[in-house]
Amino acid sequence: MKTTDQQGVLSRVPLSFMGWLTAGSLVGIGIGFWLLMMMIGVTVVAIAIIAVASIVMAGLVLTGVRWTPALGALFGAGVWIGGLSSQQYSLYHLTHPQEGGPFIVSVLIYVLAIVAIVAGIAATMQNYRRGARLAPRWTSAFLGVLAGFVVGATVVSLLVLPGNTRAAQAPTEPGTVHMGIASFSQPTVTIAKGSMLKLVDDGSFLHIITNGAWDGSTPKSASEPGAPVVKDRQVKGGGITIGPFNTAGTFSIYCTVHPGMTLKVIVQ
Ligand SMILES: [Cu+2]
Repeated sequence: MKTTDQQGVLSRVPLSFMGWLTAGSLVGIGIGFWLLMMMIGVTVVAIAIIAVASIVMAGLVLTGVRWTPALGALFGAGVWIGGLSSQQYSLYHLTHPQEGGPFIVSVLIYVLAIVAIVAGIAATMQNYRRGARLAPRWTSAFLGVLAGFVVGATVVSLLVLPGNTRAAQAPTEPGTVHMGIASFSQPTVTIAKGSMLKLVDDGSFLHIITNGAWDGSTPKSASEPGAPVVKDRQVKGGGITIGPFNTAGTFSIYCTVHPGMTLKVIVQ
């Protein structure tokens, strides 16, 4: 690549450290969103688009065109604004460290977005100035603080992961099952004959509950003999009550929106 002295719109410069940092954080954001989608197990078109756009942005920065790191900074700002203002999902992940993977990846995405913003602005300014475009003196402190934050968040998450003794001892009300973004918090629940089942939406995510079960990625509506009728019961925040379950046995209910979101209700 040739260094040009002209300040033309497409004039290019070799990548500075801050340029590499911008591109790297954008690639990280793209991979992060992709991982998040895989962990949730649902293809979300919006997330896929953001993931691809992030990689494309990184590619633009890598061209060395002087103003492209500014795009990276804008993209990073967009991740924050879009994520926290319009998407309750990020908020849910960020406030549920017990989720493990999705929580850690979400933290990483937002931290990388900060890196993209700061490095993108610094790289763009350096690209239009004369003189050496070295990493600013505060770079290592800046990255150190962010890395410390990610490590801290990861430790917190591992401490509260389900299966961890402390989390396992957390009391759960009988007859109540919680729902996260795309799953029940437990695969089975046991309730007493004649009682109701309460489903609580931990965020405000739309779930549509019906008799039946997911068979792999195929929804199968079916109602066992003696099952209470559960037909397209929508929940979005708050909770619903299902039942009463007046017959002993095992009954399946599932969420038609989220593949694999099935709950077995054992009535004794
Ligand atoms: Cu659901």
